[in-house]
Amino acid sequence: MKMSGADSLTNLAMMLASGGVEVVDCTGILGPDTPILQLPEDFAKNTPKVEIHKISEYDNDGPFFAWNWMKLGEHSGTHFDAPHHWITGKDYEDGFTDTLDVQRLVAPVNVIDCSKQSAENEDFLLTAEGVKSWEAVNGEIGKGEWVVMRTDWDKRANDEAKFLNADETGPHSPGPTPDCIEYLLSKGIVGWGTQCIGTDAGQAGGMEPAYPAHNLLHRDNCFGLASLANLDKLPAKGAILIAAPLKIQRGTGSPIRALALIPKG
Ligand code: 23J
Ligand code: MN
Repeated sequence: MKMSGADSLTNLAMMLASGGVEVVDCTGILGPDTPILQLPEDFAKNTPKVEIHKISEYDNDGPFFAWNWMKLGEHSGTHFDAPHHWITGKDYEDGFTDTLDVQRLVAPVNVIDCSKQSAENEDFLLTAEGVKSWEAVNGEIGKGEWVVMRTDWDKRANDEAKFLNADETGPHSPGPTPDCIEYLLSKGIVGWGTQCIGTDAGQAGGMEPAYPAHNLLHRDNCFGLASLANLDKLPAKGAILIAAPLKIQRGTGSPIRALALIPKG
C-alpha cells in the first residue's frame, strides 16, 4: 500500500488525539534564573541575563489583561544556533533565522546517550568512534536528521554554577570532538544538539579547530541546538524533533520551544 502525505497526516492526527504519539517538551524554562554563557574577559561583551518586565496584570496599567516585555539575548536558554552565528558560516544568505529553510527543522532525531560517561567525567568527549559504536547498536544516522547528545545536564539547569561548571581552568562540560562533528556532517545531518550551555564542550576553546561544533556545523550551513531538556524521555531512534527559531530579522539564533514526537507504548 502506498501512503500519501495526506494519509500520513491523518494518521498522525489520530495518533496525537489518542496518545499513540506523545509530544515531549525538550525545552528548559526561560527566565531570570536561566543559565547564560559567560565568555572569558578577553571578549568584552556577553549576553545579559533574561529579564521579564510586567506591563500590566488586570490593574491600572491594563484592567482586563496581563502582558510582559522581555530583555532577551538570541542565545539564551534552550536555543538555536543559525549558520551566521559563526564566521565560518557568514556567507550563507540562507544562514539567518529569517532566511533558513524551515523544511529542515522538522526531522528524525538520533539520541546518543552519554549520560553515564558524563556523570563520571564532566569533560567527556563524544568521538566519531563513539558515534560509530552507537550506530552499530541503534542503526545508521541518516541524511537530514538531527543528532543530539544526551548528558542529563538539564538536571543542573536550576543552578547556574552547576550548569556552567567553571573553575580556574575554565568551564567543564561534555561535548563533541572535531572528528565527531566531521563524521556527522559526512552523514548529511541537519544539525547537532546538546544539553549544555552551548553545542561545544566546556574545554572546546583548546581544540583544533577551536569550538569544532560551531566552526564545522556552521561552515556546512548546519544548525546547532543548546540547553535541550528531557532527552532522557526520548528513544535512541524513532522520534521526530521540531526545533524552530523565532523569525528574527538577520538573527544569528533564537530561543526555541523544542518539541519531540515520540511513539508511545
Ligand atoms: C559565542 C561565542 C562562543 C560560544 C557561543 C557564543 C555559544 O556557545 C552559543 O550560544 O552559540 S561557545
Ligand atoms: Mn548559541
